[in-house]
Amino acid sequence: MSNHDKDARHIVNIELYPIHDKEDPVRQALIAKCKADLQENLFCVIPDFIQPEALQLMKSEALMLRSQAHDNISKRNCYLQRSIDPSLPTDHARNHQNEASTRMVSYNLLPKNSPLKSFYHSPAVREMVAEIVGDSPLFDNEDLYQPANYVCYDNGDQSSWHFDSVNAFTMTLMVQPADNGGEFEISPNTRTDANQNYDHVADVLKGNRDDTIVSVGREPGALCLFRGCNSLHRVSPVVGDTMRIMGVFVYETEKGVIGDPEVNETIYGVNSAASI
Ligand SMILES: O=C(O)CCC(=O)C(=O)O
Ligand SMILES: [Fe+2]
Repeated sequence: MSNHDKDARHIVNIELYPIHDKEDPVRQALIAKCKADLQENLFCVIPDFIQPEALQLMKSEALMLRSQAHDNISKRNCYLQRSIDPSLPTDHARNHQNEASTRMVSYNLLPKNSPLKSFYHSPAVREMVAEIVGDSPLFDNEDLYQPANYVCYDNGDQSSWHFDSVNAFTMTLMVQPADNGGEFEISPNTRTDANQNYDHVADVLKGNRDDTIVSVGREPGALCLFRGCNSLHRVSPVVGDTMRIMGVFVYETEKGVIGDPEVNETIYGVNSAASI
């Protein structure tokens, strides 16, 4: 057993979710349920995945590191681009610019014994996620900044409607919800790889398709997996002084993947090309 797995036994709620034991029928049932949810709704949530003490440690860690976070503030369209395309009509989906502001605590800021790191590097967690999202093994991302982050939202912060950039799935862990606002909303299955569905996307952006939107409730300690590449989603503005704290993780389908330096510069304000 690796050290990270030993650590993960103090982090994951293994009484409810015995993820370290592949023969356990409770683990098998959990994976089957998550797979089915992900297929049908493009997201799944595992409530109470983290032990309360570990969650408390994560919260303290995020609060301690908050002052070193990079303020990632921009106007962008839902394809995460900051410029408009004058050749397209002003109400085209590509020309809707919306505010996004989040505070990014990057992986390099996490101490060696970070509970967020132990969770992310645990083979039991990674193997469970691999079984839920597909049939191939997953690997840790090897970027300096990207593998596991805290994303913090202060009063007024939000992440406007967007698709995640090319990835098979996104994984988040609710460390601390906001008192008000900070809702995670999805319009599932907004586009496919073959069809951008621009009119429908523009309708969601204009607030004309609220009937398609689901609000995904997440209590502290809930793990969420979603297909953010094909489903428009947003975090509504946080209201109040309780910081919304989210753990966000990146796994890869190949070994040795690092991030794009330009993306790192935008998200973390670092020039990672210079530090290689
Ligand atoms: O904070 C969340 O709930 C989701 C954030 C998000 O959009 C993402 O991580 O891609
Ligand atoms: Fe996203």
